[in-house]
Amino acid sequence: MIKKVIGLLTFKNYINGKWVDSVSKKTLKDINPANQDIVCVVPASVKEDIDEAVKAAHEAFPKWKATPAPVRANILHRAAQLLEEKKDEVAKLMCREMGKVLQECLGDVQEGIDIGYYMAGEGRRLFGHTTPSELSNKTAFTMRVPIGVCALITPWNFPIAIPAWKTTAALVCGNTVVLKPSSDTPLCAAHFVELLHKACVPAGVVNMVTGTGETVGAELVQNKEVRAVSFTGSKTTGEWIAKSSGVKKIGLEMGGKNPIILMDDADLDLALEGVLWGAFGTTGQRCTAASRVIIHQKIFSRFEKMLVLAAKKLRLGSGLSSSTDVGPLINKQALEKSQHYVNIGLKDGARLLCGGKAGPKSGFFFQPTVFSNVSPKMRIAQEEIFGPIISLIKVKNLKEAIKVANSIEYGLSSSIYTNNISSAFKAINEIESGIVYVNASTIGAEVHLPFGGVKGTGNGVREAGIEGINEFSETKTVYIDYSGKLQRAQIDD
Ligand code: UN1
Repeated sequence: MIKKVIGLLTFKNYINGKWVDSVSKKTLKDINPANQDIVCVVPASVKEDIDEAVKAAHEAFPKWKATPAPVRANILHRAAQLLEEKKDEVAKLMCREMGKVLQECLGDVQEGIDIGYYMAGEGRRLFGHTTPSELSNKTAFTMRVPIGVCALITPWNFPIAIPAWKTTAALVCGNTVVLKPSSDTPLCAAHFVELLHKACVPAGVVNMVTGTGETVGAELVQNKEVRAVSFTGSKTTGEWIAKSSGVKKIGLEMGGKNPIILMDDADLDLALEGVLWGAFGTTGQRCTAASRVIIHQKIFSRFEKMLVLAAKKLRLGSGLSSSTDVGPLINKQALEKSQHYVNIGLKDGARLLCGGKAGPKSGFFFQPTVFSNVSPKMRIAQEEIFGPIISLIKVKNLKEAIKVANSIEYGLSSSIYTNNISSAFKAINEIESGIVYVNASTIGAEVHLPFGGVKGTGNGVREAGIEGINEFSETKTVYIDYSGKLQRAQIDD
């Protein structure tokens, strides 16, 4: 339960249906990135807490697995309703906890509500498939079965939506979970878990342990009773999980360097809005953020001017203020990272058109930054910055644009602005990314469609939509032979 103690919000770990102290008795501070106030204090958990949570999840698994999926789904439906009722309250808290502007926080909570209802609907589907057998009087079908205890390790940039994507899909499939939210946004996760508790999720089915990735995350990933790990976060951590998790089913979503291609026949006013939204929405802190604009040479200088003029007008400030366009970065390290990449860009010969500096000192603000004269191999065009920094790259034609778009290690989202149907389809076919937008920005995935990327972005797993079910279930293949005699596949007729 979330409580106020001497003016500070605080809560405990949630294990086996109860809010309990960490064995460590130590705490971590959760800081408001806009003014550096302490938002809440949370347990700095250790191995023993993880062991307890995994044990609870392991023990709750058989009963939850045996609960009919539509009954499991009813609980998710109820939780989504409760989240809907608390939408404003949770969004305001999110705004304090992670800084993005209120409208986006409301969108984040809405995404959590949407996936709750969507996955509740899946409780009445969870489709397998039926297919004829090659033998007479024999039938074959597949069914979805849960995996077991799932570790869900979630980031801070979508503090409700991403825990909700993972939790609802895992639960409807019949798994039990241990959620380890980012240490930057544990309060939103605690709210989400509290709503699941209120929706009567049975004890042990959902557990939440807060703490650092190095201790809590690492313990979870290596725990023998954990059968699946679903992780969204940095490439370094994802690669470590891939190496350290042993034989577990793992889902990794590790970022992007998402391009917007701008063709000479595009509607430039529309594209401008898309670039601003993709690059500076959520202060550039989305895996799907647009960080490269690949522009046809004929419109390059015109668009460059339009973008700089508009970017300079964006107002930095607290996400709670209605006059703010761009909130702060999540923490000091993020601020230093953006500054570091600006220095790298300048050193590598890119031209800084605007921004490039930290904003008001009260919080972790960074000015919306536009670099021009960027060549595709520069580090600012290759590496994920996760800040409000966009690189403009000039190209001669679509072929070169697609080549540049693909010349990175990531492949999450991408976009093309064009009014030429053939250019649009060429881009759809040839861009190496899990998501492609036409005449829309790189951000804004909807919950009933699969989300994920190719190449260095992930390991082929998709979240949300029908494919979110695949991440959290196994396929069981069933043969029923009612011939009453031995029938040998591949041998008998
Ligand atoms: C992320 O940045 O990890 O498509 C998730 C979008 C959001 C989800 C982003 N619906 O930008």
